[in-house]
Amino acid sequence: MRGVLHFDGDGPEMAAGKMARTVVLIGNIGGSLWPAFSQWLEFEGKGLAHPLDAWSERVIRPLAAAASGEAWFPSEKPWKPFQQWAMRAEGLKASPLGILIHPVHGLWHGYRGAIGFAERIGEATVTFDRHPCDHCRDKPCMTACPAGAITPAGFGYTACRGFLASDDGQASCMTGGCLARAACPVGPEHRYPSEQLRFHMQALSP
Ligand code: B12
Repeated sequence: MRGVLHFDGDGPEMAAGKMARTVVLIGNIGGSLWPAFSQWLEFEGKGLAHPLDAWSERVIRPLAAAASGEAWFPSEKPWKPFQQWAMRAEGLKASPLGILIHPVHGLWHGYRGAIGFAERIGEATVTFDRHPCDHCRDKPCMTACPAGAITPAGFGYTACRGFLASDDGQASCMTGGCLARAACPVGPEHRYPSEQLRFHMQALSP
């Protein structure tokens, strides 16, 4: 569980026309999901187009059903505002890369799902008020991308994708993970294991 947020009448819509009053965010920190997911991938998830989404559904849907909530997923359209929810629930802010930075886990975290409840339950989670990027003088993430895809305007998906398709891109980011993400000095101990880095880059590549 990554965080809990409450809504008063402005929550996301649930099936049967109800409005959620509580959303519980579920996600991974560092390589925490990799041992369970990679084992499942090897035996059950092979050949699936979006195995991490499939695994997340498989894990989270029964939890939601058991708790009488409704499960939502980050890749499900229309996209739910997972990053906005995370900003509220955890006090996170966006890094120059577009992904949210966590004061402890750095850029090494993600969201796998959320459970909506029609009732107000649980305590709203503790939030952070210190944003690491505000105190990062050199901002190495801004200069580490070999494709020049990170600019003050944000993340340039087209430049990133184009580079990933080239021989240089295959030999660098595609094999070892996004170099801009790796350049971030926050939470290096939470860095994803190599196989997980490769997996995420393959999911992003053309
Ligand atoms: C579409 C999408 C992309 C597109 C972005 C296209 C674009 N310019 O919008 C592409 C395919 C490029 C992409 C890439 C990546 N993404 Co993405 N993406 C999404 C997705 C599915 C929808 C975003 C959205 O529009 N939401 C709807 C609006 C209403 O929600 P929101 O909270 O208000 O949206 C915020 C984002 O849109 C954000 N935003 C705007 N532009 C961009 C660009 C990028 C690259 C990102 C990450 C966010 C971002 O600003 C909004 C306001 O806060 C979300 C999941 C989700 N449901 O949000 C993941 C998500 C934002 N992505 C995520 C990640 C991790 C990545 C990658 C790192 C994955 C990878 N394989 O390496 C890369 C980023 C590479 C990099 N170097 O930074 C994570 C972010 C987690 C975090 N720590 O913040 C999310 C939440 C998915 C998840 N399962 O956790 N992504």
